Amino acid sequence: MKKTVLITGASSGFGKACAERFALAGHRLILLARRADRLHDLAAALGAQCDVTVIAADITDAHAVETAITHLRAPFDQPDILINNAGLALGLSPADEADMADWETMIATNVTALVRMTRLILPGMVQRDRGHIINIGSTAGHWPYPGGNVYGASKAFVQMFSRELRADLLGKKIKVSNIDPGMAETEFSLVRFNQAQEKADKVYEGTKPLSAQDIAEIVFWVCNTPAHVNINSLEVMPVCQAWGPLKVDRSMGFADE
Ligand code: NDP
Ligand code: 8X3
Repeated sequence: MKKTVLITGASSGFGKACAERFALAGHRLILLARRADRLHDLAAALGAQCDVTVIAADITDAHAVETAITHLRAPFDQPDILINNAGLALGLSPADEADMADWETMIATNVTALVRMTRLILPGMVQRDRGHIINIGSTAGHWPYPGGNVYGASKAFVQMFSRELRADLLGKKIKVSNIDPGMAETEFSLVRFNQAQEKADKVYEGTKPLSAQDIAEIVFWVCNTPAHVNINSLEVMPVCQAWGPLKVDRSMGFADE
């Protein structure tokens, strides 16, 4: 059955790859991001495979997003799948040095905008008694690392919000899934390091990271499990990534006290 899939952050990385994957199966797409040129190019490229409409908006702009969503016209006005993917990390500074504006942008995008989009789409899903919300979290929401501070915390929020939604939606035929990728090569690091290409490249040097297509395949599979099956959460890393031991600082002088 053809479904309507609303993908936030569709101009790049996971969102774009999800658009391509769902287009391949002939689903109807609503693509949201700020970079209108990218969205229109993608819509033109996918137009032969499926119906596509574009919302060029900053997802943190509550008024713009609400206006765009409430003005969606048939056949785009009843999203079956919402992929809450738009998000970003900004900087890698320790908490006492981090830029407050970066923190606020991450919270506004990764948390507030995701919650707001969910609140806009969910009543229609409840009314129709069908739907699936996919929230893109991160391994950073489980496993802290130096400089992850607000980014990791924002993704921990996404995990718990996903579970809270499931609790509220029990009895409705609406699925909620949280997907937590580890290191994946997209524009993520370029954004984190303020377009410093060399610094971004270093993150992936000598590794085989996840690709955007790997994540899109997983999202597509999660959306195609039998009607009675809900994937609550799914964590995925490249084989070349795993946990290190907890760090111990032996130079703090406690031994001399
Ligand atoms: P990209 O930077 O490649 O893509 C991010 C997308 O989010 C872009 O389409 C961007 O569009 C959109 N976006 C960001 N801010 C806004 C905004 N204010 N309004 C609308 N759209 C916005 O990164 P990824 O594909 O890697 O990231 C997608 C998600 O996956 C994010 O939530 C990220 O935190 C998460 N993630 C990424 C991992 C990785 O290693 N790559 C691992 C785990 C999770 P535009 O700039 O055009 O607005
Ligand atoms: C992206 C993965 O480890 O760079 O969410 O934070 S990580």
